[in-house]
Amino acid sequence: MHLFEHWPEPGVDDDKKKGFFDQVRRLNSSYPGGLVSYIQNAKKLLADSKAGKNPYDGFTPSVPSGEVLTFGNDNFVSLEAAGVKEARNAAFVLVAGGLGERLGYKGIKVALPRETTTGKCFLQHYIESILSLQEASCKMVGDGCHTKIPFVIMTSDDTNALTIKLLESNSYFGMEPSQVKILKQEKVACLADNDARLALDPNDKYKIQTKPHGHGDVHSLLYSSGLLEQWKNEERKWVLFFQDTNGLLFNAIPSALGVSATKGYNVNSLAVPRKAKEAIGGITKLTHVDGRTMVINVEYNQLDPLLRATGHPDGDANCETGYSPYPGNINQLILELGPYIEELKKTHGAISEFVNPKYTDSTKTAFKSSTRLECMMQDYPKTLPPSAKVGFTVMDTWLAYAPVKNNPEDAAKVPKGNPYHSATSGEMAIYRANSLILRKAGAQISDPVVDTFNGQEAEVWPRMTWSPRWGLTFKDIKEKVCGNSSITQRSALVINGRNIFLEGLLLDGTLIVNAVDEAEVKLTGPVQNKGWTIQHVDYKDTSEKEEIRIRGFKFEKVEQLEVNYTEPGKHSLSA
Ligand code: UGB
Repeated sequence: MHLFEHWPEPGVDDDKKKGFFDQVRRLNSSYPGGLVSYIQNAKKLLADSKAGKNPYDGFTPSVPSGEVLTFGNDNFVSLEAAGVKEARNAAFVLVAGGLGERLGYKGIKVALPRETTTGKCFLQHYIESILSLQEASCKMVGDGCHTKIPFVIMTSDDTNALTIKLLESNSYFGMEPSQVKILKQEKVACLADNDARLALDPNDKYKIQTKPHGHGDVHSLLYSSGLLEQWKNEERKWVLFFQDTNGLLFNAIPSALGVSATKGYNVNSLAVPRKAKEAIGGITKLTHVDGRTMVINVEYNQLDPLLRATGHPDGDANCETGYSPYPGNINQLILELGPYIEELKKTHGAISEFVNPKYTDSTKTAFKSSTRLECMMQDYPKTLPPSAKVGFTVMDTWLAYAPVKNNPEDAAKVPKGNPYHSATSGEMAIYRANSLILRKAGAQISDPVVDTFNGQEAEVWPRMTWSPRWGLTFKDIKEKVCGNSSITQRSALVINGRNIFLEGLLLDGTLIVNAVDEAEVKLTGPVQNKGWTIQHVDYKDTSEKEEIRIRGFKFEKVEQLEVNYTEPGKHSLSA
């Protein structure tokens, strides 16, 4: 009744009234069980919230055990090989429907440069990485393998048009358009009060107000799209989920997929050591008083109260290692397709939900503003039977995790020692990881210098980047770094090609190497020039582009050597 009480008599605003029912129809069809289920679920969750019921009532947390990988050792290298082999049986799913409110960037996050040495955006890097995996995986199993790894992007009304535009205006970054599927998530209805009455849009009385439902929507969308059955018919085995702005992620994918394949995990979550209070969930073993156990992400805002309520008076605190004992969830999930489909047949992809109303006062009778139900993709294992094989894989943060989530002002306020998760740290982490990887491969890389950008202290390593087809796995990289190459801290190196070898390169400046696949290029001898210097940029300086301002620096390209090998055959830089 409350939705219609302001409606004028028939004949007035009829188009708008029809629009209202179109929206109701959409809201009804995009939620498993329709609006009736939504309202029933909301009533229950709102009642629990009002009663102050803890969703973890009856559960005791403990530290779970999982796979802990060490970059570059024999185990890591053999897991990477196993993972690359499996990749041809995988499908990738990127959840990119979030607005990135914490970052405050106006565009879509996947269009942000992953690093500004090449300027390649996150989406380009992800696509190039998937294509490289596809090629390497097919090569491993020999002729006759022409698989195209499917790539799904979940968008929302906030990101859909811009994501499609980015893909189309860049020819899908080299991927066949038919490989890419866009699934748009719908927002859900807002709730005005504890009775779960739907809220009207304050700016349009013929509209129900809506808000995002969270990344958990990806499961029901995949289920209803029919893609899972299609993948099963193509004999695919794995579905890999990942988030919008982690520029290091593909350093971790091959070995993590190798873990899933060798351990036979139905669910494998990627994790990194977590600093207490860091805004990433903690992977936790929960044991219920009735004996049930599950290994699940406990979200960052819930871990502290859960620990305090179960005999840990310090709550979410670091242990003697300087880290939280609970591994940090980076929301990269690898699900085995067969059991995933079986589970979704039961649930239709509905994921356990939560509600987070902001009450006007302690009586909890009214909300400051409307609320809605939310869900998270990592809550998928909550409905699984105890027999499910749920595991996780921990890797070094420097190798696997550097998201871009926080705006400069908030990042600068992050407690000392905790990661900033900003555009500054996201880019610097790439240079650091690449430097450490090349060091491990045998090259001499100078130590970093410490500098401050937008109030955030950062280690500045040489600015080195390479295309995924150059260095997909550590073994690939090691094979291409031979002899005593050295790179000074002020240098920048861009490697763009497959068969480029560092053989006694002495770089002090900027070198950009582009080579066609059929060219075999040896980088030898000294290369010295004035290079690219780093200039500080203040995030408030509106004369700079937003992409630059949020990272707090830009490169002044004073001098560089750029070489292009367009002909097949052997080449040497010193020549
Ligand atoms: N996303 C959607 O696609 N749709 C939505 O409705 C909302 C988001 P945030 P969050 O790795 O650092 C997660 O907002 O949710 C996409 C984990 O829950 O960046 O605060 C969005 O586009 C947490 O456990 O993160 O925290 C983005 O790609 C921890 O792992 C992704 O979902 C944390 O990420 C994540 O959205 C982390």
